[in-house]
Amino acid sequence: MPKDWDLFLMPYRQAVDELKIKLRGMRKQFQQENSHTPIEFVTGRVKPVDSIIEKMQRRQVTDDLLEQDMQDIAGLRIMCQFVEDIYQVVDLIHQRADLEVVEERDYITNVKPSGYRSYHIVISYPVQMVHGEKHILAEIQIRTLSMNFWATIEHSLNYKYQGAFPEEINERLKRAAEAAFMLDQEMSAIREEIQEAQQLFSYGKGQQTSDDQVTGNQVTDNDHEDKRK
Ligand code: 0O2
Ligand code: 0O2
Repeated sequence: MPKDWDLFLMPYRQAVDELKIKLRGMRKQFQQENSHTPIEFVTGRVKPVDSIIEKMQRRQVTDDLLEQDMQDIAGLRIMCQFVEDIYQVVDLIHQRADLEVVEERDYITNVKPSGYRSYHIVISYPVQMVHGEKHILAEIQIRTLSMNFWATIEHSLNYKYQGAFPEEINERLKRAAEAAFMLDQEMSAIREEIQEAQQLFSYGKGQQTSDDQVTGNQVTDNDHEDKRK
């Protein structure tokens, strides 16, 4: 009998929606406290059915083992400004009572041969369904903006070449990965300076908002609205 994918994916959709709200809530809390937020923005997706089927075939995952063997059907991504923020986010995730960390892969210390860097955490997350609680696995990828830039571009090239990159592109991608990491290291070296400036900037914005509330002016910040909710 063909699988009812809509039904199967329902708890995964709910988990992604809930986790996006919770992780974005962490960012909001830091902002409210006027302290540096280690979370720049959060995205999430449920793996498309054709990608699930393709990965099942490639990994020889059977239907009955799908839930436990495919850890990224529900995927969340947290983007950070600094490498140090990644490890702070990892600690924050460990401290949460509403999820359980079941596996971790530090591809920052252990860079993948492709040049890929990110910190992956696999969690078990309880979803409240009408017929009771269901624990699902979800993968949280934590990376800097610079790592994300590289991974996004490499991912689209991978799609084009199906992983079989021409040698020149392969070399350039590896060099680009190192250049992206060098950018992270340079930014880390002046992190305190940057954070101080950002604090002043957000304090200034706060002042403006309250003044404008008094005068009834509306402050819009559309550029920062979308992914940083
Ligand atoms: P593509 O081509 O697959 O990259 P909203 O909650 O309304 O702000 P929405 O529409 O739910 O936004 O999407 P969100 O949260 O911005 O994130 C969707 C995008 O994030 C997807 O892009 C994914 O690429 C990416 N993404 C987020 N987390 C993961 C993850 O863990 N793994 C992977 N592979 N991708 C992730 P699109 O738009 O589907 O396009
Ligand atoms: P999507 O949704 O297209 O991003 P495997 O999937 O076999 O590579 P595994 O053990 O399932 O590996 O998990 P791993 O390697 O911890 O994480 C897999 C996910 O990490 C991938 O999802 C990518 O999102 C990301 N990733 C890992 N290596 C690379 C890489 O070299 N380049 C880029 N751009 N992303 C990488 P999927 O399965 O590709 O799905």
